[in-house]
Amino acid sequence: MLTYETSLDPEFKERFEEGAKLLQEKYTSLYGETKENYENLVGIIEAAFQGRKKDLRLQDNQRSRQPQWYMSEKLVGMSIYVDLFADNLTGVKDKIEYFKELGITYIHFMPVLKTRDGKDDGGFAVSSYKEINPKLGNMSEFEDLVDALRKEGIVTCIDFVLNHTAKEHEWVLEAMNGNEKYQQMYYMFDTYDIPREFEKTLPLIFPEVSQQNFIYSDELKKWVCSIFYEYQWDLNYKNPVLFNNIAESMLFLLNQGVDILRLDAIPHIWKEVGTDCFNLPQVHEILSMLNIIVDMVAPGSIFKGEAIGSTESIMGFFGDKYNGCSLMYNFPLSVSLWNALVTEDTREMQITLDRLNEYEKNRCFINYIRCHDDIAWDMDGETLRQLGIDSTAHFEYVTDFYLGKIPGSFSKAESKDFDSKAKEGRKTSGTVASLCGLEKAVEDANELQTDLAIKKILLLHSIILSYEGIPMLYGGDEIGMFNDPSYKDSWEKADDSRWLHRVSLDWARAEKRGDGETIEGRIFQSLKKLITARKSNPLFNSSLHTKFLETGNQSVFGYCKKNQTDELLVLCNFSGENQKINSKIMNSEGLRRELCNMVTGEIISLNEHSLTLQPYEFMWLT
Ligand code: OTU
Repeated sequence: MLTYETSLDPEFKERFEEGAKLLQEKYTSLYGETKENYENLVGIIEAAFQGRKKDLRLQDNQRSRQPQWYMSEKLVGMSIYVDLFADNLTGVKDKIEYFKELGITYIHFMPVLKTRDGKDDGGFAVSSYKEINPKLGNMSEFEDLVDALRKEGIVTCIDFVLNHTAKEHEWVLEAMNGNEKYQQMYYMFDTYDIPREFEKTLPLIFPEVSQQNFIYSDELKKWVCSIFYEYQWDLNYKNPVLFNNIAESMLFLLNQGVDILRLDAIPHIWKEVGTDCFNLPQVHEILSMLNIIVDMVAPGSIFKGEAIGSTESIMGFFGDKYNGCSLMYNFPLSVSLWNALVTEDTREMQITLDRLNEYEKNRCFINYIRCHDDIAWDMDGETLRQLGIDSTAHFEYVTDFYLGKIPGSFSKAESKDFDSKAKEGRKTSGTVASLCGLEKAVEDANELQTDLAIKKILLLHSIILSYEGIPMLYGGDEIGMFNDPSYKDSWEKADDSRWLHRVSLDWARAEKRGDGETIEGRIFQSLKKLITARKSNPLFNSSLHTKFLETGNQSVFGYCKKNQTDELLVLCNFSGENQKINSKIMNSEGLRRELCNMVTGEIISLNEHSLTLQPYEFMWLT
């Protein structure tokens, strides 16, 4: 029973009791009557509840009164790898001013927990949920950093890799010692019979390195499920003991002060023979229980889900109080942006995004241009088919374009191997600057191309900074960092081209960010201006939905947002030529006749017959 001094805080008591009731129902319906396990779980929750720090509880209470705190226009994110950004956690603490200078208020630290030695999938092969990777520091330094960021108004997100652990995790080690209780926390089989059935319908995720989803462990003399790399072993959520352990790990991390947990590979956590083991209904049951538990202990914290799949699967993850994720990666936007940049045609983007709009849900996207992963192309051929385009040929062209194989291509990139049995098809790796042509232009000392590349970089950022949701920059892109092929010299990384764009921040280049004459300064200062504009105008609040505008010009992407007092019209020219749009089109949207370009301060009159946008120009009109 509850022992927390509820007299101090009746709100907590109420929330706790409501949650506990619901949790028990769900737990029993998934796991059956299993009193001992349920009581253990309650014990875990109570202990975490007692252990939550006072300042975090205070914040929990504030946020409970304002549950959509994360929709604020003031939230602007950046993802970084701690070591690549500033060597270690204390290094990052010394760089807080850098985030503040740009206006970043949300930091997603790529995996910070302890991982296996050697290959660790960029930190996604976790060997302990309770220890920080010793190369980065320790838990008290992490807590200290999170506190310091909170004091500066910056929220923290970390990865919670809950589909699998490294095969060096202590749970596996126990399993290796013959402890059946631990063996049941993974998918382990004595014979190949069940794995064979699974393999019939389970797609491959990394076909270039692994052609199977089950591997044979000589130590265990068992077949083990491992859908990502062979050293990442899938956790078995059919076992309530595993669920309890995961809940405990989650609460431990939240009690370090983390605001947002990124649920890595969430659609994959439940497996059933005869299915593709992707986004099964039980995934949502597990997620719902995790939500309830968070609401009981740390109601100021939220989940960010990562589902690289169909529109339907992504949107299905948004939920209400006790369900789903508050934030979801807007993976279709990222792919469409890169597609539009090559084709100079924004129709695919509009149709794809419009499909997201059809879901009348409480939604908040994480909008990004690129992330630490590759750009995975042909996930949604549906829109292309609608446009009468053959998606296979199309993505072949687009990937070749980014590889620099097509005459006139501006980009430098690498691809990942392609396998037709794979769930994800063609993939492209590269930084924003290199994909946009800056690397090539600088190499060629071509000033005109340099200018155009910078414009492209800003154009893409202008969209993630104004489209509905939270923008997420990738650390280093704000100064135009180039691809770094040196990963090929490291045996741990050489077989994974994603390292091409997970680059070390070059602080010598960052030093130039204040000088508007330099490339770094041009990008950084322009982004800073856009971020400032976003944060000072409630039209950018994530609760306002985006409405698309038929601009009558394929190359010009347009959308607007309105609140009671004001309106925002965004126009983006994806072509390398001047583009005109007819003002009448905008008049038909009932927009004001005179609008101000927030970026340049210029007044734009819609009374003129047409409006011209320069190559890759964008306008934020209010
Ligand atoms: C995630 O990505 C991470 O973002 C990757 O960096 C990891 O390698 C991986 O999980 C394993 O931890 O396959 O190409 O539907 O497809 O979670 C990206 C979601 C991935 C998965 C996605 C996965």
